[in-house]
Order: sequence, then structure tokens, then C-alpha cells
Amino acid sequence: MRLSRFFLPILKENPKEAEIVSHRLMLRAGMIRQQSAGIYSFLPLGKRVLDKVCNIIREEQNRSGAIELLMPTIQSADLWRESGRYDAYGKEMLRIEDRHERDLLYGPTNEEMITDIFRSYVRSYKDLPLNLYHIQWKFRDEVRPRFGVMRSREFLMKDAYSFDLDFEAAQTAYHRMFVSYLRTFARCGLKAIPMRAETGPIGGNLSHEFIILASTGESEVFCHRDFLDLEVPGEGIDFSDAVSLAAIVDRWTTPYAATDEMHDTATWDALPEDDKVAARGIEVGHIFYFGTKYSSAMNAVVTGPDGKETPVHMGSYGIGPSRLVAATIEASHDENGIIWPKSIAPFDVGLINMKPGDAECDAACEQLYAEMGRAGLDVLYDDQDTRAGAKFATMDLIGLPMQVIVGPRGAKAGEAEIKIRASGERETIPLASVVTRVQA
Ligand code: P5A
Repeated sequence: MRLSRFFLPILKENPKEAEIVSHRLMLRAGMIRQQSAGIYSFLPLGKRVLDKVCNIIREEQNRSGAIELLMPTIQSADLWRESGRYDAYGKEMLRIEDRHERDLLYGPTNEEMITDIFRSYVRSYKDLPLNLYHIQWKFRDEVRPRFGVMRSREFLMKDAYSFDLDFEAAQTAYHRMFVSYLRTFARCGLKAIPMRAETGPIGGNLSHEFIILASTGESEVFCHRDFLDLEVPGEGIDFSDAVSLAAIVDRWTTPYAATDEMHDTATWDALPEDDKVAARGIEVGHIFYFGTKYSSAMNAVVTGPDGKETPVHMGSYGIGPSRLVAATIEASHDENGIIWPKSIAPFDVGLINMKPGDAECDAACEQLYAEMGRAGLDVLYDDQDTRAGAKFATMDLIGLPMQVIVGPRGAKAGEAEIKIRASGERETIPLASVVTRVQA
């Protein structure tokens, strides 16, 4: 992508409304624009990151055996009356009336709708286990939306819903999602720590939040140092092996970890000082087992092997991709801007032409741009006629993992400078080695 043809509305000034660094950097880097309180457009740079996050989530959901569908954002109030949550959800739910005076709502979550889909088609235990997910916008009318897309009113959610015959099978479904989440966050370049959590309006009594540590996090969290070195399961993990899944979950839930809501000071105080990590954290995922709460209320039953009908056991599993984009920036930035982990960077590399109009410089850049493209790299080519200082500042701000800088002198000598965004390390190398160096 040539910067001259891209849409990257960089802000020079620090936006006053932004209280936290991710909000500030997302506005400045032209990733998002606020349309009304807590409602944002994702501009092209932001959309690229969001798509990358969603693709990682999708791959890991699919790997674990979950199946993607797509439910609408607008739901009928009648479904929610069946579960009793239409009134219980309160003011966070955006209620809408259509021209026929029918009550609708903009979905804050989809337990009712998925239960309705399930009960319409599934009758037998032989069709279980089943896990259906989608990635869809949600709306929650938060009293005080703030921090940009970190806590917005309209936000993207991946929500998965599992259906099983009994508690034991449902627990394995929970473990599958738990392990899938460990892999998902690790692939996004994040260390997420599972912590026991309150279940709030979703319900049930088994729940974990996945928290990443960041000094600006909303919750206070407490965990054992061991978490920092725990190994995340590899991609060969067998999601049909209930015993191995349980062993992984056991390993990841044994050391102490709790948010302030669930904090047990007695257990905490008993830990050796050196093992304690007290920090702030951001919830990027939340999983629930709530048994037959919705299936009983909504008559979602299956016939078991004994021929008897029983309400199906369910769980739901959420990740906020739009929040995850902001949370990554909270966890990975410096005074010059964002530092994207490779896996979710909007482009793999930024190519800077220091002197557009200089024949040798242009030729060297055009050649590198074409070669990197052929090698499958996603390149943002700054071909604009702007000051060197502004070019560097923009590249650092938008945080691509690597920069390739070509000036007239380098072009003449057949050389380019490589800069690693995270470390600031620079190196001059022959033009001919740039592609292999960037790929490595
Ligand atoms: C689980 C999936 C649920 O709604 N029902 C379906 C369950 N869980 S949750 O914890 O309430 O939300 C899941 C994830 O969505 C993100 N999230 C948000 N992101 C941005 N702005 C918000 N206001 C917001 N609220 C929730 C979080 O990542 C959360 O873990």
C-alpha cells in the first residue's frame, strides 16, 4: 500500500478527551474516530488490526471444534422475556420499538438467541457436543463509556456457546475454550492470565476472566509469579482429549490468581513475598458455565441415551476483539507510539523513501516495494513528499514492527537502513538483502 493512496488521518495534537494511552494513540494514529459517546468508526489502519485479531480468534475457535455462524445485532424482546432477562438486564440494554410497535433490542449478548436456534433443530444427545460462535457487534449502554474502544457502548465480541448432555461433558467444553483462549491471546502477542470471576448478568457459578497485565488496567489483580513462565499449549493440542485438556486447565488454575472482586487476602498473605505479583489488569476475555439456566427457561431439551428428555447444559465464552486492540497498545507502546506484535500489526513493514523525486531513491524504493510484495510481505510504502522528521514520527507512531529506510546516499551506495521498532536497533544492509532480512 502506498501511503499517498492510503487513508491515514494522523493527528498532530494530543486529543484532550483521551485519558489513557491506547485511546490517545489510536486517535493520533488514525485508527478510530468517535461518532458519538462510546461509538466508534474503525478507520483503515484500525480495521486492519481488528481483522487480524478476528482471524486469529477464528482460527483458534475453529481449531478447538467450534463452528462459526452469524446472528443479527437486533433481537426480539420476546426471546428475552422467555429467559426473564428482558427486565433483569436494566438500563444497559438498548430497547427499540419498530413501526408495528414491536419491542426489539440491540443485542448486548446472545444466550437467548442461540438457545432458540438450538431448540429449533437439535433433539438428540447424538448431535452433541456442539459449540457455535459468531463475531458480531454488541451494544451496552454503559453509564460512562470511556477509554475509547476499551470500554465503548458499541463493541465487537466473539461469543461462543456450548451445548452438552451433562455437567461432565460441559466441563470439557469449558476446558476446550479455556485452552483455545490461552492460545488465542498468546498468538496476539499477549500474556493473559485466567482468574476466577463473578458471573454478573450472564449467570452460573463457574467463570474465568482472562486478564492481561497493564499499568492502566481497570481492575486490580493479584497473581503468583509462576504464571509469567507457564507454557502455552502448542498448535498440536488434541481438543478431543478431555484428560489432557483438564490437565492443562489444572496447571493454569493452580497458582493463585484473582481480581480484587474475588481476592482472598488470607491465601495471598501466605505466599512468599517474591512470588507475589500485584498489578493492574485488563479483562480481554470471559468464559462462563451456567448449566441449564437458559435451556430450562426456554425449553431447550435433548433426548439422552436413556430416552429421557433433559435440558441441555450450556456455557458461553466471550472475547472483545475491539477491546483487545486497545489492550495490546496499553501493554506495548513507548513515548513515540505503538509497538505492534508481529501477528496483529496492520502492515509487516514500513518502507520510507527519504527523498521522493530523487531518481535513484525512487528506483531503489520501487524495487524493494515490488520485491517485498512478491515475497508475501504487507508493506506500507511512504512515498510522500514530506519532511524526514514527519516520516519517522508517523512510522514510529503507527508502530509497524520493522522499517526500511532508503535515502539518496544509501540508494547510490546500494544500501538501506533497517530499523526494528521495538528495540530501536538500526542496521545498514545491502539493498539485495533487504527482503530476506525483513522475512527473518
Ligand atoms: C460471554 C459471551 C458475555 O457477554 N456472553 C456471551 C458472555 N461476557 S462479557 O464478559 O460480558 O463480555 C465478553 C467480553 O466482551 C468484551 N467487552 C467489551 N469490550 C469493549 N467495550 C465494552 N463495553 C465491553 N464489554 C465487554 C470484553 O473483552 C469481555 O471479556
